[in-house]
Amino acid sequence: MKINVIGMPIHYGADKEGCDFAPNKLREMNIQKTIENLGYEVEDLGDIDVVKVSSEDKFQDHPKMKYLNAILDANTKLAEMVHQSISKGNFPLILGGDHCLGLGSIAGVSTHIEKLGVIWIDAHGDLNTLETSPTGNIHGMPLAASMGLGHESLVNIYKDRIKIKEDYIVHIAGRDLDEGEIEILNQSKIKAFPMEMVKKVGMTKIIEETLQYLKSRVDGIHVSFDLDAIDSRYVPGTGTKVDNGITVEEARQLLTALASSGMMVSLDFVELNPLLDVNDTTAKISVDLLTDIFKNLK
Ligand code: 6HN
Ligand code: MN
Ligand code: MN
Ligand code: MN
Repeated sequence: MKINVIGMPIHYGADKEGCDFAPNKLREMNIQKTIENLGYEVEDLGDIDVVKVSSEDKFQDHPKMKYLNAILDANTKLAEMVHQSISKGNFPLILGGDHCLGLGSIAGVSTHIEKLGVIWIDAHGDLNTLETSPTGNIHGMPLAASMGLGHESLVNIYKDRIKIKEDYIVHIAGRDLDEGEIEILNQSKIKAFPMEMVKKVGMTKIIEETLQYLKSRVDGIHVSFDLDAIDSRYVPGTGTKVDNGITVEEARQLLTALASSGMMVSLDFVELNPLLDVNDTTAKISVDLLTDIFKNLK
């Protein structure tokens, strides 16, 4: 299997500078060589071209959604690149960038795999819509949009259709959801394993139930990993830190188990912010987790 690295240097969804530097940070830390040393052929497809918009103009396209057109444009390009990659039988590894990139990656993968499962690993729901969002930051909206909720420009990005079925979605490590997101989640068919449940039953059980649940339903799984799923004390280099999260070891256990399931077809690795990082702690954790994922990928 060939791995395609795709950089998405975008921070507009977070409205906070820094995660746009993450793809190159990971390249500087030799992510390609490291994966090649595991025996893979790796082709770096480079970065998606993200148009420049000054921060005074963030509301120029929409009064409540920041940087809307730039986000739509970048994610449409990402979707096309991801679709091409997966259509060739390759494994797209999308390096963020903020989590708005889930719009494009899921649009791309779901165009090729109709019954696509999505595992969203995140402290946040990313289930906001235009109406529920307290911030107008689009990185809080991609999961809702992918299942058909929210502004039609987000829902219909790349292909004019809903990208994933609610009951093909598993959400893990949630602990900081906005009021409107809780309502959306409760009314949805998403299978959620919030942080309190992870703490109660342990990661081994969560992994088992996740795979058991998706195995009979989907033909492939896209994993969308937000670094803030990990407890704030271990990951200084991410923009919306939340305490009481999973440990680095639990993240490793989860991600390697998903990789070895034989069902994982693509991966987002998002919200690394090198400007907030301390001595590259979070960047090193990122390279380390990615290495272990590809060591186990089947
Ligand atoms: N993320 N729920 C908050 C919002 O602005 O909608 C935070 C979103 C964070 C999104 O971390 O990918
Ligand atoms: Mn997120
Ligand atoms: Mn295709
Ligand atoms: Mn998050």
